Amino acid sequence: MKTRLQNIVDAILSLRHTEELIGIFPHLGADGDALGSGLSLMLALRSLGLRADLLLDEEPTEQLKFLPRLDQVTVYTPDMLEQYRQTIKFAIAVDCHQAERMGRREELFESISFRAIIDHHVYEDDYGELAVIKTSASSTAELIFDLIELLEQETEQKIFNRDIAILILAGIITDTGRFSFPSTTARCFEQMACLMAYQPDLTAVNYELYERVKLPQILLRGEVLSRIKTSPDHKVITSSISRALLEQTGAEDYDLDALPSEMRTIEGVEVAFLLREVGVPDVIKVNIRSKDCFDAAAFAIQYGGGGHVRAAGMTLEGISLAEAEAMVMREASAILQVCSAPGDK
Ligand SMILES: [Mn+2]
Repeated sequence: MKTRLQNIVDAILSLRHTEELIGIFPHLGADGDALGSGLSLMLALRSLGLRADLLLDEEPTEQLKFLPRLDQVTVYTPDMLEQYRQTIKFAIAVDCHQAERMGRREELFESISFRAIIDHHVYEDDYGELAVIKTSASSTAELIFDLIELLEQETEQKIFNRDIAILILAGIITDTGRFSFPSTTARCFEQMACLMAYQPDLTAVNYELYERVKLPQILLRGEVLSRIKTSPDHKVITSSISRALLEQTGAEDYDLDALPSEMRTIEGVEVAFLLREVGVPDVIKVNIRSKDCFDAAAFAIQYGGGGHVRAAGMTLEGISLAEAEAMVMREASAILQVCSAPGDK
């Protein structure tokens, strides 16, 4: 019996020697895997003489600007709907299996009847014989590697090259967290070994994906980390940043976003709070990150906020930065006292 990947290969090759267009649709807000997968697939198809376009909802993020051949992507706008509806013969969803994840391109994708899916996210429905959804795969890029390998076998043409190698390994590195997440598979290491033959600059890829930082971000981080306060048992940790200080560093509000998670990584810390002035007097935004013992969402809900058990947020009004910081320290410490009382674990 044919594999589903083989079905997709057959569908692709049925369009060879025609002028039909293949549309490639990664999910909204394409990350390293979605973009790396989509773009490597597009380059592979074009190298076989097929017509293929990669359609995105938005420009690639700053972090991904280093990827090769980004000038080849199409940022979709609704005025392209009619033109693409008429020209795309075959649509392939990559790193997603639902049209709702495609933003403005949803209508276009749904309007094309000949469709395939290549994805690794958890799914519920059966999407048919042209859907390869492998939840055990490290990344969609891992599946695109297998697809390209199969295309090479079928056509007896060389497809892999340095650009494709960089795009695929960027996808694998992103979705395995540099080979540290449980999603890391033996297969992706085998693929990495093959891709290294094209001499990708791994140091540069890692720098771009994980290390590149701007001076204001480092200055801001220094300010936040140097202002850390802890409860006597070190389980609650807080820091705060005034508007004036934020502006002094030259950083932007969103540069604070990763810092509460970093504060939480400290050994022994159960919950981390980062408080900031939003620029309106006595309005304080609070980000909460917690470990096993502390329900961040339940805490935030008490103050009109919300979120997830381990990551939540809230906005306090009519309170100064210092007062708010003292308040969350006091209240969270009280909750953890109860949580870790004798008799509990
Ligand atoms: Mn992915």
